[in-house]
Amino acid sequence: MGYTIAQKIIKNHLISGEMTAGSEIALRIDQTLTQDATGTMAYLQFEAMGTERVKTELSVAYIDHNTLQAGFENADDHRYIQTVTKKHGIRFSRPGNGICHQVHLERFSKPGKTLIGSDSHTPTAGGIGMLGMGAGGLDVAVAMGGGAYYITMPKIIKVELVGKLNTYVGAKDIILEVLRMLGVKGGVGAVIEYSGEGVKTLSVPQRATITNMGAELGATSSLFPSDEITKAFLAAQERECDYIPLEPDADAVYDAEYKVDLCALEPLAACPHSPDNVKPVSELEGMAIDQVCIGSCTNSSMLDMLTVAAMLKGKTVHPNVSLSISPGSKQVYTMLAECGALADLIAAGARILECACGPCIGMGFSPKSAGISLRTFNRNFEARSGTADAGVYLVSPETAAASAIMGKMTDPRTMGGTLDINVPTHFHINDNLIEMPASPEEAKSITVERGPNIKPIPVGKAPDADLDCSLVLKVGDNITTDHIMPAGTKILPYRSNVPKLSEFCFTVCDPEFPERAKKNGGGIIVGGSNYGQGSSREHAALVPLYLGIKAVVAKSFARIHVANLINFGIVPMTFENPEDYDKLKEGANLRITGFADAVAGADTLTLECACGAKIPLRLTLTERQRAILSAGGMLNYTKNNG
Ligand code: MIC
Ligand code: SF4
Repeated sequence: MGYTIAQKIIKNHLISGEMTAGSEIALRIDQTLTQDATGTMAYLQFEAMGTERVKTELSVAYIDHNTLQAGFENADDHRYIQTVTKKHGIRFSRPGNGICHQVHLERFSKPGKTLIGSDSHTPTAGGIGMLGMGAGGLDVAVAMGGGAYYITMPKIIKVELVGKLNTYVGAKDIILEVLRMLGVKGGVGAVIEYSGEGVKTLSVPQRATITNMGAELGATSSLFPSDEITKAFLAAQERECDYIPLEPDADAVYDAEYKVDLCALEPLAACPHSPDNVKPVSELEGMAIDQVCIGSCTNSSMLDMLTVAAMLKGKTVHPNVSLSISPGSKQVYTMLAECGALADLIAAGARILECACGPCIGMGFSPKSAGISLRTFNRNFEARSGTADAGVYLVSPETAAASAIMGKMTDPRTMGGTLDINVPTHFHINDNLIEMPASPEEAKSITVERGPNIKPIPVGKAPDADLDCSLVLKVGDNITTDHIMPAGTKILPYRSNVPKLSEFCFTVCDPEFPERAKKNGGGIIVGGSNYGQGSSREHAALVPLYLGIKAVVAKSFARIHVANLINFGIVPMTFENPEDYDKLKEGANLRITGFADAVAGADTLTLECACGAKIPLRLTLTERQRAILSAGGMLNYTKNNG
């Protein structure tokens, strides 16, 4: 039996475990990346492990998220990351150099290699045939120290692309169609592999738009083959030497297969508040809009920007619309300036932002009250834009530009004409904003600078022998890490200050939660299915830990979040019978007799509720995960195991 692309890369990086879907495997990691909103924690944890120099082939730290500096906090974190990376052998991408995934794709990603990043959109690198996976900062710290990365061996889902996109239909519409078909849980436990004739019609940045939003399917990763198009992209980046061909064997076997006919696709939009709530733009046409934001790691490549510039050239953004544009990288920004397209965008009235995440993470540009915002981004979760009652629609750059001109949701195909975009075959190469680390000798004299906002990381405790606590919060399905630990300009500066951050935990769902949790001395959280989807932010585990949360009971969990819970010693459990979810009421007193023993060795346990209900729960854990939880989290576990 032949191998798929993911299976080939996994086989070449397998340290231990069986390559059968569902079993735990340990992988060797070639490259890591961090960004600043998760990076401070990742490097604090790396320092705590005591490793002098990273052991990966390449590790890069990006500054792209917390770039609005309304106080000293973000700038302090940037300096901390700059000094700690210089000392320990990590490259530092300075603020202004661009969004981690876009820059990594351009300058560092390599087909056939493995990458983990403390950001859920690390699978963007799959556009070039690299196995990129989002992870918690602690897992990235372990990988930087030379440790393995543990995942569940994924199933492989094949998506065959046939035909060719029509004018005004973009790569974003392909992934929105896949989201419509599979839903936000459809990729959990799987790698999505794209194949078929349609693949040959897509450039690497278009492929990367698709693999980027595989995160929204809950997938472990998404992959395209590495072919002549990949080679041309690498040549345009003066990196042809990084090229290797990579394709699935003809007799590779897939767990599921889907087909998307590119010719039949029309412009699509993901409606509030979920990336899988997809409708054709033609059905939403005419809806009044207030804002359009173009950029993010999903759609900020040269192709995206040139498309938008061509559509806006000679036009004026509608008076009811505020249009922001953030190019993905300094490379894109520079080339836009050099070719004059930037002038077309400025002349049309676009508000040009720096090349960073910006509005995508609520770093400015929040819409007006109950505003409608069209964004080329990847997430439209409730309140993520910074305006609680705003409605965010995820669309292609083509739909965004057409709508910005018309002042209403507009199917770009109604704009008429053709789009003739010529992306240069050679990119502007200048890595002057990537700082190289110090040599091991020089590193000895480097002092790591720590601002006053950087507070110690909470450390977990071993589970209680018997657990007595209250059900401190009950939430529904598809709770995102943006619900658990919201972001935005006001909160993000505290990513390295867990006590302060705790004041905002779960406030999107329940403003009283932080106070109640503190008063109760913590407790248990109950959730529905796909609990913890979205971002890789380990703060969504660290902060509940700080508030005394001992366990989360849910119908099912998202991959990265469940790993983060385990890393910080919070026990994830699932309902044996999902309908038991309804029996549990917030505020109930709960008891689990023999909790610690169950965590150490049982597959099931019983949750006793003061109301009399006895609810069977499942512990789906590997031996390694049981040992981590029994130690009270990964930091204790690593210490205990020398
Ligand atoms: C996101 O898109 O939600 C983020 C912000 O990039 C996160 C990381 C974070 O919360 O810092 C992610 O995707 O992992
Ligand atoms: Fe940044 Fe948005 Fe991409 Fe997250 S999804 S890395 S916030 S641009």
